[in-house]
Amino acid sequence: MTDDLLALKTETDAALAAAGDLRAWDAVRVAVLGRNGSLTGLLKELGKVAPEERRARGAALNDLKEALTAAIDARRASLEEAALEARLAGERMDVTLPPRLSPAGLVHPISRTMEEMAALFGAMGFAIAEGPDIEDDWRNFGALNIPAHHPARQDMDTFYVPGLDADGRQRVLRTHTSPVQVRTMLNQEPPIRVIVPGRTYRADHDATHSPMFHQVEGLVIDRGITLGHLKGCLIDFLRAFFGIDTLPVRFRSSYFPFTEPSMEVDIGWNRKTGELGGGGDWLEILGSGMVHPKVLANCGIDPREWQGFAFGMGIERVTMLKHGIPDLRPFYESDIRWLRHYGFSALAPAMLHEGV
Ligand code: 2U9
Repeated sequence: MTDDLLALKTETDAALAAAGDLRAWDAVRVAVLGRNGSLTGLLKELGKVAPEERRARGAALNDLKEALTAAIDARRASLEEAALEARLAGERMDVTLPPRLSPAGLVHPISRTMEEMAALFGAMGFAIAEGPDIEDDWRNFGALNIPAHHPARQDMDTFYVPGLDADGRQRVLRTHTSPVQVRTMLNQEPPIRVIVPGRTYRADHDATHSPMFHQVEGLVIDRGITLGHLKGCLIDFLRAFFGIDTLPVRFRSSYFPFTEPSMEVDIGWNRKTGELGGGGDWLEILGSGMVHPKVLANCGIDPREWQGFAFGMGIERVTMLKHGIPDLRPFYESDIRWLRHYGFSALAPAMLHEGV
């Protein structure tokens, strides 16, 4: 190789070594191999070389071009690898570090109970259904066989929302989650198995009642559903939810406009100590019944072909009982001391295999 070609090789190697990133590398590549590059210039001048020297010069230029191209490609590969290494080093995380518990929030007891209900009823094949908080009086009352003169419809019990909806029906804040079951029956064919957790509203405010509270209701519609299915389902649920295999459960006949027959459900406890299980006293915990044939018909389901059961309970109430929370009011006060005391870790979700 002649001196000028050797010099170009040395110069290019130095420039490549000095190129610290892909931008600088590309500038070197263009300066050597580009349209006006140094090597390109030498190749163009080959025609001017004396014929007897042209062959040797051409071979030398070709060798140089191969060597420079290889050096340029190699530098690109090493720069790309270095860039990848730097990115990986920046993104490195230590998966062996323990979780940071202190700044994490806690799950509110109401949310926790809802999660537990979803896990328990989910294992029994129930889906979760949801609906709007602002309903109309037909879905909230009429479809459920609650007549116009019923006390639940009075202003003192129900929040009426000014104005009518698109169908000309009076708007209300739902007083129970039952209108969601009405929607479910109108929208889907039986068999149906849903639980409906959610906010409900009643014009009621004292030490044991809040104008906004939470319910979970359930609905099962299928062929040949009997009171036996209702009892088995609720006994299993109550024993699992309170974590007492032998929890005594009693069904006591009652009345609701939307179920026939209707039953209140009591669990055994000790009135003096407040302990659940034994003690010989009874505590009312939820309402239930076989869905009234008129309600099925109102919701487009033929009561001669399909039967069902339904139940409902207050979430605050079962949460207070399960965890020994004495007062309803702090549930809604966002007092961080109360939340720290009664909240649940978000890192330990309600899971059936752990007994919720
Ligand atoms: C449809 C048909 C039947 C839901 C039911 C109860 C019994 C009940 C109360 C418990 C305490 C409300 O929070 S509470 O005050 N609920 O006693 N609820 S059966 O029955 C339905 C619902 C929807 C279509």
